[in-house]
Amino acid sequence: MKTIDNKDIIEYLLYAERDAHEVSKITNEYPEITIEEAYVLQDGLLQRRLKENNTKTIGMKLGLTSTAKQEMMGVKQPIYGYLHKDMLAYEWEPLSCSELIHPKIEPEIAFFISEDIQGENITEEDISQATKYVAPALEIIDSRYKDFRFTLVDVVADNCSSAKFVVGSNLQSPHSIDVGNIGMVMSKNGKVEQTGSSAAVLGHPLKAMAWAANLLGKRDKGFKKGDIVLSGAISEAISLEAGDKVVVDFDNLGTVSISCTD
Ligand code: OOG
Ligand code: MG
Repeated sequence: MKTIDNKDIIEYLLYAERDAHEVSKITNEYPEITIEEAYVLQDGLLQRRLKENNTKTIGMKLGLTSTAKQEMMGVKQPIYGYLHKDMLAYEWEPLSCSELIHPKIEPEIAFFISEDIQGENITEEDISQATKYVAPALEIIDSRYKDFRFTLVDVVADNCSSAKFVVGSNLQSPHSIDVGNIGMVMSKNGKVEQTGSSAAVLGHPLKAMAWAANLLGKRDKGFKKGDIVLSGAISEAISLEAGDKVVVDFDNLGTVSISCTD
């Protein structure tokens, strides 16, 4: 059995992202890594990435919170990772696809957290009370692994495939709309690619948020005031290539879009 070298794995994943090149999944070499160890690797990678990119943490993302995504990726468990400031992309500024490996895009709901949330008995109501706004969002994921294929351990260590995210400008109070059933239509280059409802996210995005808060609580972590949290893709992700424009239209939340150049 090969001794697990965290530093080596962290550098391996960090440079795969920086140089936009895909790598073999880490469980090929280290099949015995546990899920807890994968979160330790994720932490180490994030600390290293903050320094390397001179950036800061601005929120979190939940992943694999819908059956569509779990089935698509063959991983049947939700996960969480972190969002850094340099991952924020803007609707008005086309993304450079050549800086990414094999990007895919997914429709998300963003939560703007207005109070620290930490504990082990966090309810959906607690999350709702601590959310100032919800907003339409897109996440551009870009697994560093070859062919976008991985196990639960691999994807957690790779900060859950995080690459970029976009938040639309139509902010709504979670008390003014039914967050549990927001319809959405995702189109690419004018053609409808995916449709769905926020109910696909563990039945209700607030349920996914409470699940993550309670898991974070067990690890003495939580959501922080000012965080932006993505609650997980509502539908399958679709590929994103140079020249593409993707628009997601949400009921009561308006649209969010991104274009991709070379
Ligand atoms: C893992 C990340 C999944 C989501 O919203 O479900 C994710 C992946 O599919 O690469 O971000
Ligand atoms: Mg996502």
